[in-house]
Amino acid sequence: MAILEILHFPDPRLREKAEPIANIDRDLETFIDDLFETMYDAPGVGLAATQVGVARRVAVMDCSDDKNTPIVMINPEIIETGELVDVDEGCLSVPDHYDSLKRYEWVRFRAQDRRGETYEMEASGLLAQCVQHEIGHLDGELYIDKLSRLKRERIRRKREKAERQAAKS
Ligand code: GNR
Ligand code: NI
Repeated sequence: MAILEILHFPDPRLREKAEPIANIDRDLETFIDDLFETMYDAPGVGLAATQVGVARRVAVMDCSDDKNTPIVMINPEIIETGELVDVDEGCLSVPDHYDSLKRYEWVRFRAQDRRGETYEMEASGLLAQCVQHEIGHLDGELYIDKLSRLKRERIRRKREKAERQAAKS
């Protein structure tokens, strides 16, 4: 097991569109374990492969209070949605920023689990938000893309300044 480095906006690798996963092998299983370890360590409620520089369609989530409900999504797709609602959101790749945006309040999605079995699940609340957020990462999108350009540029400048400070020390 290993804790992987999480990329920060505006790293261009966060903009790559991830490739579908054709076969599930031991290397992928190890990678999934590393994603979970990195997500729990952060801590976060979800983590997509894109965030650690791997452009493949896999993400992990655990939105439970006791952090005992791990969910693996390989090649996830949303197949049905509810209404759009206002929610607050953050991202491990955009540290120290939270903002309000619109997400579907529930979604039905299809994905493969770590054994390659296809499943369908209905999610609401934070889990629904997380499914939409992680699939966004796999498509090279970030939640801040849904904010105004002015806000996004302000976040970019703040991040670039923070990265410069970190490089100095
Ligand atoms: O830890 C996270 N919290 C969160 C809160 C609201 C909506 C989505 C998320 S996902 C985020 C972890 C992350 O960046 N996953 O990609
Ligand atoms: Ni994120």
